Amino acid sequence: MSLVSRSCTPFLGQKPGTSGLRKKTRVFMEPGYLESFVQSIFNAIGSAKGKAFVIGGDGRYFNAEAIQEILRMAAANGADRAIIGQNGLLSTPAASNLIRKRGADGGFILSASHNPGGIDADFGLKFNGANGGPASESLTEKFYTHSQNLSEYTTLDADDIDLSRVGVSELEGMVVEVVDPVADYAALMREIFDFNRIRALLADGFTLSFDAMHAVTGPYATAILEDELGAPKGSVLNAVPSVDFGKGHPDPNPIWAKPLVDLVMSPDGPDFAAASDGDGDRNMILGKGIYVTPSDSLAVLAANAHLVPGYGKGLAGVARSMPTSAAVDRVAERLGLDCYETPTGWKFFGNLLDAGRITLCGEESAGTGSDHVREKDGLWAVLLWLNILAERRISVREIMQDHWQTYGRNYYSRHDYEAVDSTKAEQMITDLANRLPQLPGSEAGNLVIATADQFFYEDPVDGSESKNQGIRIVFESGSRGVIRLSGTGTDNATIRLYLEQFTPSEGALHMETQTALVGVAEAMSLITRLHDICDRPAPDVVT
Ligand code: VG1
Ligand code: CO
Repeated sequence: MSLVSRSCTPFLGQKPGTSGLRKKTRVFMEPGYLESFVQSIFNAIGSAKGKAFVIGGDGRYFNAEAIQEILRMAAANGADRAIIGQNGLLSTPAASNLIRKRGADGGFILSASHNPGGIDADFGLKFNGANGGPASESLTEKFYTHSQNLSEYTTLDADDIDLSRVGVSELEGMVVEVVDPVADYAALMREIFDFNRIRALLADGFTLSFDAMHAVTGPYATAILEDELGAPKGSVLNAVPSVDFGKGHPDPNPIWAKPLVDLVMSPDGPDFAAASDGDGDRNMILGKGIYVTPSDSLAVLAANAHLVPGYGKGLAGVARSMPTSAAVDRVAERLGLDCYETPTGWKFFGNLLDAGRITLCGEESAGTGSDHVREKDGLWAVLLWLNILAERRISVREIMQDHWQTYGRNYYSRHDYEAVDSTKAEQMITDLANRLPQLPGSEAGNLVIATADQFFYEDPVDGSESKNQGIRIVFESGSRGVIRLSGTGTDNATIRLYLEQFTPSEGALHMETQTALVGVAEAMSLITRLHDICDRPAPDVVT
């Protein structure tokens, strides 16, 4: 076994996006590519010397090989200890928990989240810090700068480590600890929730289906929902992680998880259904005959969290990403809680959680979480819903109706335009940004524009600033349109258009979502000129 330094060329050319670095798998497999990013991370954090890292991923194609290389590099760079999920598996929230619980200096999470996996699909790598959360904007910037000046990386000439067995071994002076990926996470869930109450709910005949989408939550959901809480065998669907996620998109939304939605919409479907994504940090919630939008889910959880032991003392505050609907703001107002609006991406919640300013937070993209870890957490959200249902003993539909009656309803939808020509997409955004000052007061379709700006965020904890985090148009009717370019796509540009319309009126609480949003959709089309500039008549994905 020997230490080797290999030369490499500065490589990234592009900054890591909303959540780590995401590229086509074949790009990550190019000799020196993964290595250069990992070395840049070690250099940016000072060095790996004497440090402990958690390593694991969502099991997608190239997960196992990449982990072996990161292990060799960590050892070669002088790390003290590596803690790895058995077979290289760790969900994102479980990795966050392990980093915190074991006092590690950081972690490498291998995932492209909800993007498909396979040699011709996507791969990703993100680095989380000692608080268990995604690297901050400024640290991400450092990775990039270091990568631009990198000329060599250090690794070992060594055989692969056996990751299939739990236990401790050694690699060139570094302790390699292979751990059960589920055990510590399940223990944390037991601390937060009243498992007996959920067990009683299920014993009384309440039925559920959880779609793991052939991704990492399979083992977690099987252990917790079936083995521990007593949901009948088979309640967890697509429970075995596969390298290409059964050739699907592990994206828990009504499009990619359609079979589950069809099931829960059928008369003999389960009382409750949920799905998670590739790396287990997202959640989709459904009740018999009803889909709960992620923005509404966040609001309902905020309003009911006190019913659950882990949040029995109430919430310190809440936060949502800017494009997420203001449903949670209404709950915060009623409960007298601080409510923060952050840019898209979980890294912006980290400081607020660390400072104890918020307990619960979420994003419209099916991400919900709390201060129990520093990532969004799919299965945790499912357990929170189940614990609330176990306390209230009414259906999901009744919970939603009750919520809208109390707080009013924020109709909400996101329209995605995928694989759009990047030049056209950027031109559309620049052109719109230039016109923003002239927009207030003018009409678009049937609506009058009240304000138009680019979202700017100043972190209330450390004062750091983030500019140009999405364009917001607020109309005099109170409806809102937001448009931004995705930072996680790997195929040209993805445009995200977010539409919202609030109604307090009891008579208008049960409209079809897209119908309720027709006016704001039309206005945004006129204002952005998106369809003309990008040659796209209609969105590819509507959630
Ligand atoms: C998307 C979502 C964002 C989420 C991010 C990572 O980013 O919109 O809310 O935080 O994915 O989610 P973008 O830049 O493509 O809109 V995941 O499940 O990848 O960790
Ligand atoms: Co994810």
